[in-house]
Amino acid sequence: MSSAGQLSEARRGRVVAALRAAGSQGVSGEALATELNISRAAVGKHIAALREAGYVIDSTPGAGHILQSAPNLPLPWEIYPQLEAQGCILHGGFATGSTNDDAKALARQGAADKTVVLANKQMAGKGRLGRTWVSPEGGLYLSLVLRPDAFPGQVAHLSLIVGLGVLRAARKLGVEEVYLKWPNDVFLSEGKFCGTLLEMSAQADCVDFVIAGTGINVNRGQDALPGSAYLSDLVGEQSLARVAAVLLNEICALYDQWKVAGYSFLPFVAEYTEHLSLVGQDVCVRRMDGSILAEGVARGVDENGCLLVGKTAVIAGDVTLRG
Ligand code: BT5
Repeated sequence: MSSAGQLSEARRGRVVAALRAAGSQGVSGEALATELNISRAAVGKHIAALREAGYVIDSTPGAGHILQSAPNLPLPWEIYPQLEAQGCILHGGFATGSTNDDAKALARQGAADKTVVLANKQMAGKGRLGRTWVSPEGGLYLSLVLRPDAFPGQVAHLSLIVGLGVLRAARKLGVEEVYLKWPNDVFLSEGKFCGTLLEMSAQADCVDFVIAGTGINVNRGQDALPGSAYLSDLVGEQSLARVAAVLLNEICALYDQWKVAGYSFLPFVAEYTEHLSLVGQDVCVRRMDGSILAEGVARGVDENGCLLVGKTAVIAGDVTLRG
């Protein structure tokens, strides 16, 4: 997005903040124009765009604009004011096919590192290996365009780093029991609540871009997937914009740390292993074609992000309990 686009979204965020602050008293178009240093016509355009996005705003000549309700959507202008992470450029916030596909299209047009696409619903959400990610309303679907100066072999760390970011974010939002399932899932006690799909465009020895897409079950709605876990079951209904901001703050902090560490997973080994499910248990790791790659006791991860199973360091595969 252009810097003019970002400025406009920042202003839209300030219009929303002013409407919220005014409450049932309302705020006049003139006062908004003065506060934001924009024309009355520009205020009118922001109000129209907000209505289009699902905000209910009453406007009367006497009281001005009164915000009656706001939609629960991960909208850029709701997220920016809560973002501590530097350099994120946010897009979307509504329903889409797949945020990974949208992010890939932006990356191909040259989108910068930490460009983010958000959605509250996906019509064609993707899991790994052609599987489906069930993506009804109430979830948070988010994809980052990343341009690390890493070797292609180091990119797999990002699955683990995003998982760790989701774990930290869930804890910040009040969830106590969160587990990592190597390489790309995050579980609550009730079941899977997050999965991450990495897609990469690379040459033999250099990465062009990585799309790190993650789906989180936030608010349980009527189309919830049976057997999976939802944040709202443990900590109540959540604002998708707040969850997105907390998540981006955590993921970007870890991503920046990974860069500073020269793209080594070493700084994260202890924390990742601490929260890894199946440690100490007898597991079986299978290749994509179902054949067995390693069997034995899961011991943790190493500085390359590999899962240690018996004496084998496994770089990729599906892990299940043995027996
Ligand atoms: C994953 O695949 O877990 C990666 C999911 C990545 C989704 C994000 S959403 C934003 C971005 N845009 C996309 O289009 N995708 C990414 P995998 O390990 O293959 O797990 C898929 C399996 O998880 C399915 O076969 C189901 O068994 C299960 N599953 C599907 N939807 C789920 C959900 N909402 N909650 C819990 N489990 C689910």
